[in-house]
Amino acid sequence: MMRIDCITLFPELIEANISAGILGRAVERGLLECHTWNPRDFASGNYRRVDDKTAGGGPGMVMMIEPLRETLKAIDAAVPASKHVIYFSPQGKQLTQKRVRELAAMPNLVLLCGRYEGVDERVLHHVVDEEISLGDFVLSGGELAAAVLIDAVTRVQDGALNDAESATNDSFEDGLLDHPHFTKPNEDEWGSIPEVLLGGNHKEIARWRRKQQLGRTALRRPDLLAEMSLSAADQGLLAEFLAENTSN
Ligand code: 9WO
Repeated sequence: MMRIDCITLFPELIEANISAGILGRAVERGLLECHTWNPRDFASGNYRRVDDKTAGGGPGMVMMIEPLRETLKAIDAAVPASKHVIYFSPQGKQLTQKRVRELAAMPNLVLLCGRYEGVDERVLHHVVDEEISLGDFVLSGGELAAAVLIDAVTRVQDGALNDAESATNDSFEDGLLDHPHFTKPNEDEWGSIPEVLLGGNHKEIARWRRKQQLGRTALRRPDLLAEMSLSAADQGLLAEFLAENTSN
């Protein structure tokens, strides 16, 4: 059982995500408990301001310390256990499936979603344990990144996936990209299904899929392959793939 507390000015973005599909089912199964906290509810004054002008001038607003501190106090009161606090921004370290597994083993995560130009830097220094990026691009806020993390850590929880779903999840776990997938019709104006997949020889099918995984990883993500040490059998499959699929 994993508990996630998400600090966000747009709770509906997080809540919509956890109510459907595999995540919704994980909540029903008691594998995931997710709560949202809106700093607006902890802001003071008639206007309940959560942002202010960036110090030093220039365009854009920054999320203020005080409402975030009050929100964190409320979370501390609700969750006395120790919590790993994550902030999402392009300045963070890029997320990997390995890190997803490590985070998924933590019982209590707090996800801080920035808006505007982000949060006051002192919040990052005093409460944030880890800054995570999904890649080199900019969003309008941290919520969609948080939703991605919630999805990734939930689907690796024991019991989150049914048997049929688990098999497809295995591909990235061994460091390789997925192989191609097909479904009927066998013949279509856009092409036909590779014959080996229709023959019913499960050993041959597994061999073909492994070969595709190795070959696609070599062609599309050579950086991933460079980090691995391939068995002699895999090296043979890859050589076969490259001989069949490269023109020189
Ligand atoms: C907003 C802005 C407005 C005026 C001038 C400069 C500005 N920079 C930003 C900005 O980068 N805002 C970020 C929005 C602050 C942190 C939360 N936001 C965010 C997270 N955008 N993109 C991400 C993100 C998170 C994880 N992986 C990729 C992107």
